[in-house]
Amino acid sequence: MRTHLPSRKVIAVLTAALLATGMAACGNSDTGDNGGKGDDGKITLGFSQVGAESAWRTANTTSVKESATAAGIELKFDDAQQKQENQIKAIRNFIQQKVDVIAFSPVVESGWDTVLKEAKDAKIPVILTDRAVDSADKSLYKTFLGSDFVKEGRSAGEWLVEQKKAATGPVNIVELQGTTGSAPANDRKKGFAEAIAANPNLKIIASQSGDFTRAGGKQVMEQFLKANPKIDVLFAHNDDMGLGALEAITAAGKVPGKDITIITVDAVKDGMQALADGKFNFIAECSPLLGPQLMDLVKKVHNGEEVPARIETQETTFTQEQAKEALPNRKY
Ligand code: GYE
Repeated sequence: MRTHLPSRKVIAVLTAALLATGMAACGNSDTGDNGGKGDDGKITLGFSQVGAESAWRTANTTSVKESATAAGIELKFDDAQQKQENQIKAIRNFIQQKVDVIAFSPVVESGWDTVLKEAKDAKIPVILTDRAVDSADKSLYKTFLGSDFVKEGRSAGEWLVEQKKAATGPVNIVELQGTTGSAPANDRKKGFAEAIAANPNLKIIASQSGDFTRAGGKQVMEQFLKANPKIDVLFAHNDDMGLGALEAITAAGKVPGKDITIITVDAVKDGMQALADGKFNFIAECSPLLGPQLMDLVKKVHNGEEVPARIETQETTFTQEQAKEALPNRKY
C-alpha cells in the first residue's frame, strides 16, 4: 500500500484544485453579464412555425424541437395556424423578449419587409427555413434553408411527360395547389407548368388551392369531379391533399392510380403507403428534416460567422416500386 504521493503529483493536484476554483469564480461572474444569451447561458431561438396543416409540417416541427434540445438551444416555439398576422405577432414578441436568433417558415411570400426591418434594427439575425420571402432587400435575413420547390414541380411534370409520350389526344390534368401565395405553391405550379409544356396534349383544365390540407384536397377534388367528366391526371402540391382527394375519387366511383394518375409532393409515410399500394403513381420528395442544419446555422449566425445565402436540401423522387422498397425505413 502506498502512503506517500510523490511531491510532483501533490503539486499537480493542488494546481488543478486552484484552477477549478478560479474557473468557478469566472463562471459566477459570467452569469452577471451573459452576453445576450438566456439566463442559463444558452442561445435562445424564437421559431415561428406555419401551423400543423400536414404530416410534412408535423415532422418538421418534431425535427426542429428535437434538434434544439440536442444542440442545447433554448427554443421559443409559436404555431401561427396558417395566418400571416399571427406570425408577425410572434416575431414581434420574439423581438421584445430579446431572443438571440429568430427563425421562421413564412406562410406566404409577400408582406414581410416591415417586421424583418424591425428585427434587423433590434440586431436580431433572422433565418428563413422551409419557405422563402419575396423581399427585394436580402440584408433583411441571413440565409434560407429549404428545398428547391420549382425543381420538385419540374420532376413531377417530367415524369408525366414521359408517361404520356404516346398519347395522341388531350390529357386532362387537374391541379390541387398549396396555400395561395406560399412559396411551395407558386414554385411547384411554375416548375410543373414548365415541364408539361413539352407536350401540348397535356393540359391543366382546373387548378385551385386546397390549402395543403386533407380536408381541402377532398373538398376541391369533389368540385373538380363534378365539373369535369374527363379527368386523367391529378397533380397535388402535397401528399395530404392527394390523400384527401383519394376519398373524393373513390366516392365518385373511380379507381385512383388507374382511372386517374396521381402525382404528389412530400413523400411522408401515408403518401408513400398510398404509392406502394398503387393509389398514387409518383411522388417528388420534399424533406421536412431541417432541424439539425437549422441549429447549426443558428449557432453560426449567433457567433457572427459567415453563412451561405441559400442552403438546399437533397431530395429524390419515388415510383411505386421505389416506394415499396423505401417504406419500411420511412421515419415520418
Ligand atoms: O410540402 C406541405 C406543407 O412548405 C414545403 O408545406 C412545405 C410544404 C409541404 O404543408 O405539405
